[in-house]
Amino acid sequence: MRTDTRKIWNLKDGWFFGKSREGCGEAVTLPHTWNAVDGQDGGNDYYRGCCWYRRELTAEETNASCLFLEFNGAAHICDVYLDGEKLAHHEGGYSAFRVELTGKTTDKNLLEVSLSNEDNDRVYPQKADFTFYGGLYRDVNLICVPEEHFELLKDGTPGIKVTPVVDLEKKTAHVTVETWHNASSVEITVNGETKTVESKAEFVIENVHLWDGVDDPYLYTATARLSSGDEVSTRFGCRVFECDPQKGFLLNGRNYPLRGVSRHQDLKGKGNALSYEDHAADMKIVREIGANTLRLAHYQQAQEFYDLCDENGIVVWAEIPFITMYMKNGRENTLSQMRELITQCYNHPSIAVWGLSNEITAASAVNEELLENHRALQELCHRMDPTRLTTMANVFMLEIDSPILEIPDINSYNLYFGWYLGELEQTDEFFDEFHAKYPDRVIGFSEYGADANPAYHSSQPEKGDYTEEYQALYHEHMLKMIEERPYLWATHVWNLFDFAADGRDEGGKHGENQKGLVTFDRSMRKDAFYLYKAAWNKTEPFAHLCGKRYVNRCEEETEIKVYSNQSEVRLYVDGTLVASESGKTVFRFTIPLLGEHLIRAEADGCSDVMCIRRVSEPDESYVFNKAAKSVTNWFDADEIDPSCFSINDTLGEIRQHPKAGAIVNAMMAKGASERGDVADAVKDNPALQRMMGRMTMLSLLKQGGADEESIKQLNRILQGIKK
Ligand code: ADA
Repeated sequence: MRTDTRKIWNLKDGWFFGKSREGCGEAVTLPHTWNAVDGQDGGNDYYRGCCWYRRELTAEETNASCLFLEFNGAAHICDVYLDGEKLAHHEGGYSAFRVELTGKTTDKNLLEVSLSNEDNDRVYPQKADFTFYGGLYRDVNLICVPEEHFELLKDGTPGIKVTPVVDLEKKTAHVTVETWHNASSVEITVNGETKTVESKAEFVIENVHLWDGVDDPYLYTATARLSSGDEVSTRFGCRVFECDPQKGFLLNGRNYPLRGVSRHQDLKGKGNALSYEDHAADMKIVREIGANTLRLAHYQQAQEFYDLCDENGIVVWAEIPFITMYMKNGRENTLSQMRELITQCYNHPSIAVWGLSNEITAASAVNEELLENHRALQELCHRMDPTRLTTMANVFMLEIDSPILEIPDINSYNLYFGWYLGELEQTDEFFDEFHAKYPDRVIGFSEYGADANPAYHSSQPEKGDYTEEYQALYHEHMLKMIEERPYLWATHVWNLFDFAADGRDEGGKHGENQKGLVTFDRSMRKDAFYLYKAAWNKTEPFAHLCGKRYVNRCEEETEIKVYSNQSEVRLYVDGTLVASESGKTVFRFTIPLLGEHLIRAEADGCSDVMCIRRVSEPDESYVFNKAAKSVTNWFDADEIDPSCFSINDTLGEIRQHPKAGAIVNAMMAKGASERGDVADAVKDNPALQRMMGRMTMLSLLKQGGADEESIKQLNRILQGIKK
């Protein structure tokens, strides 16, 4: 028997790329995506088709007993050919897979890989608010192993599976290590103890050092060795995750509210082809904001990133891209992506829950097929991993009595009240109602956010204006709402970073979702970033002056807002102490604005400065949609007779009056017939109808894009009707 050990070659260089097999002539290095530019510039016109990668394999690389090719991410449908012979087909752009080359190589071989991100009706995702980059965007490795080796093929398995079960009272962990290989025995080592077994060994760790979240994410290592020399090892962590409908999330028996952010795996200019340094830089920002959890949306992310979560004590929600729209032919793909996710990520101590789907009822009815697909996923998760819970991220318009909510172990909703639709307070009402109606169900807040372009500013920020100030106000409300509801098992801001959604064109940018607390290129932290940092980061004392980019202000008095994790903030204007305030997280001051001022905020051991100035005319460059903005000035409050109806009344109030109600109903029916199917979804959705009933006519009209004249006309008609 040969006793050479495992060799891994990272196939970074030597590749050629093209949009056809014959035209594969552009030299590229991995990781690579063909959508780094066109997937981020708007227009929803990025190249979605089939591309090819080609590379020669040399004898030096292939000279081994057994040889496997490893693709850590090949987006999205992949075929692998060696010297023209098709060796593998894989569907799913975010999971790893391997292909055996043993016995197929000679001195020189031609490796060809075709990849497609073309739309189809079976491989998720197909409809979602992010760019489906195509490419070999993670490492491709050649793995050489001796004849007796650990399993490499099945669902991209690491060949070793570790299940630690902790007894908090006894301070012990019972650790089961399972391995898959073609040898007769295996030597397994955990915590200095080695056992020789057929495939599975049990260990007890006394006085166990827990994996204890951000404070102490201690990791153990399990190693398995075959007599051939082949070896695999994995880190694992000993911890207890629990969810309680009243207490929320518990880590190792103590309350540990999960408060954090979501992350997409992409970056301006690079697409999804990230380096380890990019991942590590993202994790640094996660630590800086002080989050203790990440929702890694909406697909399996790079192993390096789950590793970083393990090392940094970040509790993770991991999910598959079963998103937006149910596809009849996609059932198998949801199951295979989930099987691969769990197989490949099982050992990461950071992962607490498996996410079955995201907003799947947004464009699909809750019917038996959809329910069955979720039941199949639920059953799969529990069969493969009885140690973790499952969840789903539901869209706001899903009724809270929907049967689909009974399938996962714990629930969660994405709510955008105060951004797309409705008012901020409706979030509070939503959770209060859910919690009162279902006191025995665990509920969380899986997405919330508001877009902001840091170029836009306002002293009267409002929904839809894309200002940095509205985003900050939005999150101030949400932070308070969350702090008042400790039963929320997890909350995740959507999103930590702006990300590519090539179909978007709004808020002064093309192809970006700007709900990030940090810009797409990571160069700028928006004010709202510091709100959460003030609330969550306990270790780095800081004070942040909001509105640094809002220099030109045309008001007599202006608000100066400071976010700080200290309990007292002092404000200096042009070197003079003008005020001092005690409090928590948000500190507000009002100062007269005379000319140009140097503002300085000081707290214990930290400070921040900025310059602002008084101008006579509003700075137009701070306004996104100048036409819509002027709507607030169309009506002076004293022009409206409050004893009659007006566009300032809610749709619900107006509808209660026979005449006024008939008018707005007729108007909305006309609008609905013009808008077609979207309007039908609204009409047939009681949750949406209820929510719209609480909105003012003005805000509904503005949201629907009504023009100035029709808004004024409706107001004139309503003003003619006594309440
Ligand atoms: C949805 C979806 C996200 C995100 C968000 C938004 O809730 O789950 O992918 O893009 O919408 O910003 O609108």
